[in-house]
Amino acid sequence: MSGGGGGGGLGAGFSYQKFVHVALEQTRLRTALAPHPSQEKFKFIKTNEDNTVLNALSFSAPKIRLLRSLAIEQKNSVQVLDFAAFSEPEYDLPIFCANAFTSPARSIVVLDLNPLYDTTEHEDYREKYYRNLMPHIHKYSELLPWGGKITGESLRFFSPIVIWTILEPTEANHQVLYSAFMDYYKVWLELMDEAVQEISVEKIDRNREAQHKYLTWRAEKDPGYPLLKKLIGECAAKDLVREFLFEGVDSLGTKPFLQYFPEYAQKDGTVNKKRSMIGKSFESRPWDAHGRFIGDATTSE
Ligand code: BLA
Repeated sequence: MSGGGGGGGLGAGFSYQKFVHVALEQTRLRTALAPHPSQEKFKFIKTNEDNTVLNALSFSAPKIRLLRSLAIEQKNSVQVLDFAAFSEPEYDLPIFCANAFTSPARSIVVLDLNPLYDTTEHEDYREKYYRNLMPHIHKYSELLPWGGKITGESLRFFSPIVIWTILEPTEANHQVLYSAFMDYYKVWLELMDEAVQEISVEKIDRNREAQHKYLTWRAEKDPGYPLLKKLIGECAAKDLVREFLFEGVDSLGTKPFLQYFPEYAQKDGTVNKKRSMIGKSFESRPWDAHGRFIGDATTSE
């Protein structure tokens, strides 16, 4: 656990700021970042607790509708990273998604190029983006192993190369996570560089709606919400979610949550507050080496 020589705990130097800093540096090597309008309102957001600092940054660039990062640092305690990049709807690029919640007990991590289209249903999309990326997941499967059963609904937003893991918060694990983060982010930047603008209006509309569906899901059901509410209060947390983290949820489309996810409808027409209707499943990685979905076939209850 805590180990000697500098300690494995959450002391100084254990921070996600470096991830953000280097990712932005890498981005600037390839494109010109401009501040996103949402930055102004959220850059100096304050918390209710004086040992806690929030750091919110957002940008746009040609091809990139929104690149935003939220880091939360609680002295010697919780460290959070939520870093994401969304392309303009003229591109069908995956959504870069890096989420890490680190407490003194463990780090809960999701790192992925979230598909714009469910890769089980849309084989063409899977072939286009993930076929060549499968080696990336094999590289990390030992050091960042599958984190065990997960909210069933999340799977459709994950790609076959998703890193879903729960780690001890040691310095060594932090380093591995840093490598994986940079690796995945550079892949995303590469895809962004190569992306060719779609000209068909139908396809652009379809991309926009797919991104809106993703934003609608996360704005409603993100597991980070209770902590944000505790840190900045309900009102500010709601604003942060809809106008910063998942900005676009109120402008890229008009469909409400229940139209995309009718299984959450209650008799009185409101959205069921439960995060999951299916519950947790998938004890082990539910994709094969080619990225094909195999579900729970390999596991026994
Ligand atoms: C837990 N966060 C989780 C879990 C997942 C994610 C899969 C495990 C619990 C579960 O199975 O649902 C993350 N889930 C995701 C992501 C997607 C998804 C990224 O569907 C994308 C589609 N986590 C954060 C932030 C905070 C945070 C910003 O990313 C806090 C501000 C906290 N995540 C957090 C906490 C838990 C958690 C506290 C454990 C408690 C819980 O399971 O609710």
